[in-house]
Amino acid sequence: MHGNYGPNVLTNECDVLIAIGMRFDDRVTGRLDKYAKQAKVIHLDIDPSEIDKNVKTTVPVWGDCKETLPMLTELVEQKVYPQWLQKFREYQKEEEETCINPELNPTTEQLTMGEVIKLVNELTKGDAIIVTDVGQHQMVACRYAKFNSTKSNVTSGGLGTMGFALPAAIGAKYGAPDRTVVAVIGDGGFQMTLQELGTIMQFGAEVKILILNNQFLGMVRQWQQLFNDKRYSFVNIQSPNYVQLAKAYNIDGQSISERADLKSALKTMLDHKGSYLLEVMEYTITVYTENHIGLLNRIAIIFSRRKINIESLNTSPSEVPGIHRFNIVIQETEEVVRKLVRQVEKQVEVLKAYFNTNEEIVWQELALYKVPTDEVAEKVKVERLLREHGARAVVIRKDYTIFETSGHREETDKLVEVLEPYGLIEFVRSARVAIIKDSSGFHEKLKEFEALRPGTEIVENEFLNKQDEVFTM
Ligand SMILES: Cc1ncc(C[n+]2csc(CCOP(=O)(O)OP(=O)(O)O)c2C)c(N)n1
Ligand SMILES: [Mg+2]
Repeated sequence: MHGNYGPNVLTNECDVLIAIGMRFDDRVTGRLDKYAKQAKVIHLDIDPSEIDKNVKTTVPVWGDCKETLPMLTELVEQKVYPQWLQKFREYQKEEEETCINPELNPTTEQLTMGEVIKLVNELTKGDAIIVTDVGQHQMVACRYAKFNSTKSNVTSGGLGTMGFALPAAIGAKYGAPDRTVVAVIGDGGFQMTLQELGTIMQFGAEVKILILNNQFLGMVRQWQQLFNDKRYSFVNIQSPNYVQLAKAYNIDGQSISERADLKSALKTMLDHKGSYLLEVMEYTITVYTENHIGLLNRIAIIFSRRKINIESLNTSPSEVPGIHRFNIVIQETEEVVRKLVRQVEKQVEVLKAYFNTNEEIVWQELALYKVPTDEVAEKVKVERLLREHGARAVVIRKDYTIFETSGHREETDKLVEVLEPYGLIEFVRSARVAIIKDSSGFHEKLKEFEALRPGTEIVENEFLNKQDEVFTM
């Protein structure tokens, strides 16, 4: 969970462990009774209470390591252990394949914290001061943030106090006024000291606030997942509308959740004169109805009255004959979405409305691409292109060919990029369709509703054959 794979494993195989200015806390040791039992421990620390506190030391060295470390290195002979170092490399490779690469370069999953940090690195060229709060985002930021100089990574590593990042970022900006300061904060920690937005407003401190909103006390949830058989307790959290909150303090901001928007949103944040708040997230609403004529308007008006922009809307039949389903994507806070869904259930004749984050659903969008047949046939290795993008040709005519693929926005966007040089004539993408991951299927729910309130025979509707005219968006 913490640190790197190789050092974690090989700590339990080394002969000698040299610890400099560290306190052997639980994040480092895991289970103390199994930690480095085979090793002789040389512990250098300026604080005598740390020595022998958690791990029994073979050679304690009390003092400032600026002085004590050279004394130690003088006694050490240089030796070479290629096989031992090779072990680290092998573990490193394994860690890169199974963990680091999927986190930094995800393909189909939703936005990861790792890729956000990687982009911050690229855009700031490693020159920014990264201040982190406490939680999963902290681990990710400290793991992947790249720094060109010292005094660039400010984090609460000792006491691990949530709420640290926002005030600490203000302090960092005053300490280094010429440097860009990015505060990376979880949705939990931000709510602990958000009153410091007032300090930012009052003194005009230029702090870039990046909220990685996973809607959880993520790190506590991870412990419950790994060590308590997924018995989750009090780790789901609600958030206020952070962007509006920042606006109340005269701080600009935006909320995003799509990979396609990430780069430009980070750029906007970093180029912005003054403080800026960027939140990363999104919701999909699923509505089940019995009869869709006129319903769409009634649902849509609930959103438009609140000036809420619908990112995408799809209507389709469901697995139950006669039951229709809508998938609606919006970017809002949980509080607003919860109210909206309640309103939809109350004001419109629907059977049930659900709202889910991207983590709780599997979603896809369908895309069609029309390209000149000559161009693609001559210049593109069509088969490879189709394989790489999971696409297929649905129409091949003399003048044009139409390809089809489905996936997340960034996947379908990628194929646009690839086909553009070959004279992409037309591109169209459908609204999102989504399936809730842990749902047993709506028909199960329906049986419950039926048992409570047996339905009447469906009466044919006079508008049914005029569906196209009546059912408009
Ligand atoms: C003041 C305080 N309270 C509680 C904790 C225990 N704790 C450590 S991480 C964490 C969850 C952090 O959640 P969030 O800020 O959303 O970050 P995430 O892990 O989701 O990235 C909690 C409750 C703490 N470190 N500090
Ligand atoms: Mg969180």
